[in-house]
Amino acid sequence: MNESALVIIKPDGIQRGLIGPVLDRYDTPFLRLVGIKMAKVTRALAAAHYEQLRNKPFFEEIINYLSGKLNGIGSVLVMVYYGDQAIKRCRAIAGATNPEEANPRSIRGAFGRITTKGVYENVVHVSSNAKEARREIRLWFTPAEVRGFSQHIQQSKAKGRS
Ligand code: IDP
Ligand code: MG
Repeated sequence: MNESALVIIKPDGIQRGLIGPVLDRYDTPFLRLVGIKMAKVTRALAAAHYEQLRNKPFFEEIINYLSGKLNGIGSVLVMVYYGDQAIKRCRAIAGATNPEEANPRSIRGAFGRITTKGVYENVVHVSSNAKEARREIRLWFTPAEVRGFSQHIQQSKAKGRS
């Protein structure tokens, strides 16, 4: 099933010069890049992005991380990829959440680290399911910024799938 996935190169990825390597890994025949932009990340945007995790003990740390406080970087690179099983594919390319457990050949396994404060600095965000992807794409992009926006957003909804 065709679907869209939001991928973010987080501040550690920008700081370490990983834009090229990350984009290269997502440049596969199975994924079409339909949106891309630099975005300034306010605390409010980071909190909205991670609203599902607001009760986690590491919530404050990941807000600081995504909004660039940990790395001194205020912007991230945000992409939308579209294709068959785009979320599963994008997550596989990223690797497991914990960089120490991630496949060493994945982005997180190759480039991620755990900070001394225990934050998983894992270079990229990838949507976890189709419903989250739709919410995140609306949060980060205006419809005009994503090619075929309404089609991607409504497609799986119309079929009653999330
Ligand atoms: P995901 O990014 O693989 O979907 P989530 O559970 O959505 O993982 O967590 C969001 C982000 O919060 C992770 O990418 C990582 O940066 C951080 N994080 C998740 N779990 C932990 C943890 O147990 N300790 C520290 N940081 C974590
Ligand atoms: Mg997640």
